[in-house]
Amino acid sequence: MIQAYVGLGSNLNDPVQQVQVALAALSDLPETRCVRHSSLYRSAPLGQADQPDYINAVAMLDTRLSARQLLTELQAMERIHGRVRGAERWGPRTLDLDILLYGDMQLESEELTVPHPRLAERSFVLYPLCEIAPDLEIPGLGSVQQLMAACRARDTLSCEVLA
Ligand code: A4P
Ligand code: MG
Repeated sequence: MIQAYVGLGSNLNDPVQQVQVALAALSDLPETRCVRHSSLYRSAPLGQADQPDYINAVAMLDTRLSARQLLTELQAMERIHGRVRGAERWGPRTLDLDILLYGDMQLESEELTVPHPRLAERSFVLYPLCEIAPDLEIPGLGSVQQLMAACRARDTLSCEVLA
């Protein structure tokens, strides 16, 4: 059994509901249990500025799936849950599911990189991750507390927890 962390993000088509539905669906993945998940966080978009704010959350999973199997399952979930009726066929994705960590695995390939390569720079990942796993060590990067302090010191993006 491996402990894996998944980051969820949405900024289209009722993002709060997108994230809530996806959090519930994580427990339905084969050989996987959602142990706990964070609150929902709202943040300004990183990157392209002319898009709506994002809703993000992080889930802690116990899974017997391999990292690649988990990625395949998450991509299938993105396709199912990330599209609502009436959405453009090739329109923007409404749900992004990233594997943040897979046990203490360190892997860099085109298909899958863990820990997630941009994890350490993103308050919208570190805040919810720290909420559910404050003592977590990120392989090759240090403690989640240290990463969060460094991120907070330089971050200009606001990231607030939803009530
Ligand atoms: N891939 C490699 N490693 C991983 C991993 N650890 N987890 C590959 C998931 N996928 C991984 O992903 C592209 C490819 O990455 C996949 O085929 C997979 O094999 P994608 O989700 O299809 O493409 P993407 O969304 O364009 O890339 P990515 O990296 O998920 O986007 P980002 O960097 O997450 O950017 N601002 C706020 N405030 N909050 C957000 O959540 N998100 C983005 C999306 C931009 N700005 C944001 C947020
Ligand atoms: Mg992604």
